[in-house]
Amino acid sequence: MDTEYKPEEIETRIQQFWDKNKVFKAVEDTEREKYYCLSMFPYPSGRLHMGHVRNYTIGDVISRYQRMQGKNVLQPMGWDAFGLPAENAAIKNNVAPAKWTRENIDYMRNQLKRLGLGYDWERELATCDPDYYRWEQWLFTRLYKKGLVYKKTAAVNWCPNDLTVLANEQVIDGKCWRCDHEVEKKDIPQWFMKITDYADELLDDLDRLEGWPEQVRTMQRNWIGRSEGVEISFALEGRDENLKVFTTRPDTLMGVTYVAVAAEHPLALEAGEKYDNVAAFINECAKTDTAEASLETMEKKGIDTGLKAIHPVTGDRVPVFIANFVLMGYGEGAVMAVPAHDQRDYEFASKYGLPIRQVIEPLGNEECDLNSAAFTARGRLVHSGEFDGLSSEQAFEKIAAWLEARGQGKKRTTYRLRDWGVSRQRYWGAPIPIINCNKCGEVAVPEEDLPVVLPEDVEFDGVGSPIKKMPSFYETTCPSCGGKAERETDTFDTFMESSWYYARYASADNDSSMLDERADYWLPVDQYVGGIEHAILHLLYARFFNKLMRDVGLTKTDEPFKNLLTQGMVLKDGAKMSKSKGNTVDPQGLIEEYGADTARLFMMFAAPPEQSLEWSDAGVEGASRFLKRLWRLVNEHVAGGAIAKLDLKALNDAQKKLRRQTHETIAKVSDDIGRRYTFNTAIAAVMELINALAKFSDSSAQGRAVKQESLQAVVLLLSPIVPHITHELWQRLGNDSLLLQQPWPEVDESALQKDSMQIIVQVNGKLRSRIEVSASASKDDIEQAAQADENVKRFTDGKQLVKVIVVPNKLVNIVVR
Ligand code: OVB
Ligand code: ZN
Repeated sequence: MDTEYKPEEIETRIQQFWDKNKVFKAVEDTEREKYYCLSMFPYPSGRLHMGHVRNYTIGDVISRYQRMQGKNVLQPMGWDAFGLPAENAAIKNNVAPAKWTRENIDYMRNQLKRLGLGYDWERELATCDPDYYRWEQWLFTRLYKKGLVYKKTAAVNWCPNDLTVLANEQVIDGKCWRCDHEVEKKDIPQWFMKITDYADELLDDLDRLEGWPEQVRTMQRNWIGRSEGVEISFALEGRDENLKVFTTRPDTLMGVTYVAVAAEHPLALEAGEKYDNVAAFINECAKTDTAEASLETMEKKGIDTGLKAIHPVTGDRVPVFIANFVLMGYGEGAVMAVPAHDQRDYEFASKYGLPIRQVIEPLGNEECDLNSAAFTARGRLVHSGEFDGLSSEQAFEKIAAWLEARGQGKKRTTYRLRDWGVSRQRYWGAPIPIINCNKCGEVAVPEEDLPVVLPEDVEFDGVGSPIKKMPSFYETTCPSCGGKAERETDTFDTFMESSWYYARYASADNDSSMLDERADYWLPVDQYVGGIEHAILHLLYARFFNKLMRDVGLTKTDEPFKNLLTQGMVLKDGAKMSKSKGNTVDPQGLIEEYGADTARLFMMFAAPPEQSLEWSDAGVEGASRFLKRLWRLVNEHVAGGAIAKLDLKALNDAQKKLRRQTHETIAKVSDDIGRRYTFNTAIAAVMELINALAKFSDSSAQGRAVKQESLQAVVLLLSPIVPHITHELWQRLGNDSLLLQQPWPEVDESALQKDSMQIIVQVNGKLRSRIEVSASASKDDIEQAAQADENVKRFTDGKQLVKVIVVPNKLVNIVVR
């Protein structure tokens, strides 16, 4: 037998065996408990990177562990194949996006196989295949009929030089990435999905997702941003109509010193028609990016409209400003400004010399210095007339009721969440299945005409989408009136495809419906594994889609992912790996030099999965050395010949001790892998056991039998992490069975029992010695042994014994005088 460890040879041989025998094929079996483990599918960007290797190893370890627990495991893999990178590569390398994508898929599939990942390849899917995206087009037309999708105009980035729409990542410092021309905003009709209809359910169900990290649930809660507030009407001086504002802090009403409206607010536009400087300000606002993230930090700017609003309680006249930090999409596009108790209002008021009036004082000793910042905490009302002395919470209700009684306000719930804009003016995506007819307007493509197939054989020059210039694609007839009509040439946001792929794996080969009863068997996903960068959008959209599919009768579950594991980044020299920084390590080289098992072991040993993982050449070397050591240890043991039957009654102390460590290790590793997901500490425990095994030189029949049991356990415990070397060693240990069919090892409780125990001995309460006594020792035995101990005697000799206190299994305290 070959005694040299040759990972490449062993690994490729076993991988071929797995492939040929379809050992990871998942078959529905209602008699067995299922386990669906899913890792986020990759963009076929060219080749795997370290983030992929980490993600897919974690998923594979969990899958293999659950399989050994007897579960019926499904672990599928596929390709998130649409998107901008394929278009960019098409321009750069003059190759059609479809061809580029499919070649990448072929290369990356081989890489995944070379890593020994146990996927059911029969369920593989690529989202750019019409057989996949047809169902998303189908669902979209169903939702259109249910009123859950609609069209409205919305702004896009527009390059007036290239006459093309730009994605956000194609706008660099406000300029076009291709021609450097200033980018403008342009309003065009786009499709939206009514995710806001599900806002409450998406929020409330987060409470039930106990298998999700609290951090991710918090991020989703904040993103949905449900807030209770009051809509308040301010009368406008000299006009009939009212100005409506929304506030979550009606308790601060008496501190209002001005009102601010968004640049797109009708009052702003009206003022813009009157005054040139107002018009110029509105134009400037239209150009600047008002992404939510920048609102906190951007410079607060505004201009007076000349209008006055009347305070609903005091009747005071306050100015109406246009402000760049007020968004049309939030509430009414108008806010009441309370500079003393809102930081944005404070900065704005300071800049424009508007009054800052305190109406809330701290309840405790929170810092409140209105000379330097707003006081934004809740507290007690002051300078608020009849509301003085109320707490913020009481004032919320009182003031809301006061306004409501006078028809000047209404309690309302608002959300930060907006409807999902799914239109992209891009080529490489799923065509939106709508036909625009001059007579009938927008008409959904009928079910029998789906899919609307994206032409793949196109000339791609990067300026605009080729299908927008392709009459053979867009010229069609109206399904409703039969007249001439045009197809929608926009495509879907690629988050559409990744919102339901987890479900499609269950019914991947069904060509007559989106999902079937197999989805009821497999869903929900028991364990979802992926990067934290998807904590908000992808996971929210997937949860939304799951509810949409449930509500059209396709699925039964309320939530798609029962447990979520968010993995940390792979870093090098403390920084994120990136091609532009040039600090990348290519996994392909790692696999070729050391093999898949070393790569997997390194990934799992270097850090717990949720933390970032620092790349380390020394760490890889260490992982490789460890596997060689394991290899040697087993081969040397096997060379010793036949193994006798273990006779538990015949074991000596050293043999019992090794057996105890073996079973303690099984217990620890089971908990670390099965419950805590701390694979690194599991590996460390096995390493310690291996150290003990290396020192254990007992070659007697029972010595070898104990060692055999221990080595078998080591191989089983490591098998989810390093499945190739363990497969080979399992056979070399004399097993005819396939390692993959083995159950997870069980702890023999009797092996854990200790024959002796350690007792602490104190003299007058001070620790003086530790003694080893038999586990069956009586109180008297222990007392005597303690008194006879040499270290103890040094403190008791010549003294008078007062009493001896024995705490069973723990300590003896000898009191002397
Ligand atoms: C990798 C995860 C990702 C996801 C598929 C990445 C974790 C963060 C990145 C990068 C480049 C490197 C070296 C290391 O979160 N198709 C979508 C997607 O994300 C998923 C769907 C469901 C929306 C790195 C890293 C370089 C999964 F390239 F040369 F620079 N991370 N850690 N390290 N696809 O292909 O080298 O991006 O869970 O696996 O990722 S994906
Ligand atoms: Zn028509």
